[in-house]
This record gives sequence, structure tokens and C-alpha cells, in this order.
Amino acid sequence: MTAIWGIVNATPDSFSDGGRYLDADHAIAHARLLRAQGASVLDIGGESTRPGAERVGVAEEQRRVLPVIAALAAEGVPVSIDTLNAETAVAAVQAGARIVNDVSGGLADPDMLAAVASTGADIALGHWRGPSADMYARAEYTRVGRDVAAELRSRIAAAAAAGIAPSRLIVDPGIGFAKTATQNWDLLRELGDVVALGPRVLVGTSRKRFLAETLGGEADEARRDLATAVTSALAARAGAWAVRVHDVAATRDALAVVQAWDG
Ligand code: PMM
Repeated sequence: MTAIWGIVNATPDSFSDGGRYLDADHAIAHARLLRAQGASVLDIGGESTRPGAERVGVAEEQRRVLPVIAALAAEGVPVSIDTLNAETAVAAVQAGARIVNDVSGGLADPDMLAAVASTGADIALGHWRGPSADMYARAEYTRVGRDVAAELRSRIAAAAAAGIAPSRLIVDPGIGFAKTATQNWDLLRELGDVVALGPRVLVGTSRKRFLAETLGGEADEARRDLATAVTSALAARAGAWAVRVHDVAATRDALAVVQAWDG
């Protein structure tokens, strides 16, 4: 059955004035909830990779994520670190993370692949064409599924050259990264091109803008979560090994329906 990665943002909580301790505490409590709801991996991030998001420094990123990772790892929870920075990846694995989730596929930080090779952790390589700030300028494809698969194949080769065993690789089509709404849908339809690469496939559609564009009107969080559960169920049917979501409970139910349907 397709696994669920629960998203945990270890970023300052704008609704809380309690400071860092409360922020970390909040993230840990949220992670425990997602785990209880059925997440098999908790994906911890301290820096947003959303379009137009500002970069934070590596030291600040680590101050945000490391206490959360250490607390969850101590409870035996499988944790991944969502980062573009090799230094943060290594520190996170030392704190107990088992997987490095790099949406840039090792392109943002030239030290990433060698650093991960030295840790023994698994790595998720995302399809990426450049920083969030201007990624839509790079949204040009001949056939998006085939093009994304070809670019991921070269990241797989780079990971192998850095000494990462093929069994430790996960690939991710990078929904929303340098892709328009139409290209995201085309890519999901052509997910088989990415599945055919061989490694486990992770798919992240959760609450993304292309869902809101498709739903139209005031696509609030609840509507985006419902749409995410549907895309995650369809991704499971298309061969995804895992889906990365905010609303774990809804996606767990959607995946249970898929499993019942499939018998
Ligand atoms: N998307 C975001 C962040 N991290 N990681 C993976 N592996 N795949 C994704 O699609 C992905 C990711 C951006 O979305 P968020 O800000 O809602 O987490």
C-alpha cells in the first residue's frame, strides 16, 4: 500500500507569540498527531520552498528543525529532513533523520549528494530547474512526463556517481516546481514515465496552487485537502510508493478506499 509522508513545518508559528520552545513543541505535537493518523514518515522542513518564498540561513534552519527531529527520532518515528542544504542534511541525520528530502535533486547545493552518501541515509531527489523565485520562467517542456523523467535520470546518475546505492534512492516529479497548472496535470497523467525509472516514487500535490486553480472560486484549505486526497489516491493507482500531504487523515481514508476497490 502507498505510504503517507506527513508534512511538519518547523517554521515560526505566526499565531503563537510563545517563542522558539513553543514553536518546536507545536511541531512535535503536530507530528505525533500525523503519526497517529497514519503517516509512516514525518517530513520536517525549516525553510519554505514555495514560489516566492524567502531563503533563511542554514543556522536558523537548523535551529528550527534539529530539536524537532531529535525528539521524534528518540520516539522511534521515521523522519525525513526537507532541505536544500548539505550541512543541514548531515546535521539532521546525526539528530536521527533517516531520509533526506531535497526538492532540488542535489542541484541547489553542490555538496549535497556527497554529503548524503557519507551518512548512509536514503534520499528523495525532486525534479527542479532552479530557485523558487523565478522558476516559472523555466516551465518549458516538449512532453512533460518524458522530459521530467529524463532530467531525473541524470540526477539518479549523479547520485550513483557520488556513491549513493540505488536502493537508497527515491524520485519525485516535483509537482509545482517550474511547472504550470496544465503541466502539473500532464505530468500526473504521465507519472508512468517517472515510475518506469525504477526507484521508489514520491508525489507531493498537497494544497498546491494548481489544485486551487482547478477548483476555482475560494479554494480554501478544506477544499484543497479534499482535492489532495483525490490526487493522492490517483497517484497511488499510478504507481506512487508514497504521497506527501498535510492532511494525513483524509489521504489515509482515500488510500483505504483505493485498496478496497482494488481488492
Ligand atoms: N513540495 C514542497 C516542499 N517539499 N518535497 C517533496 N519531496 N515533494 C514536493 O512536492 C514538495 C516537497 C512545497 O510544498 P509545501 O510548502 O506545501 O510543503
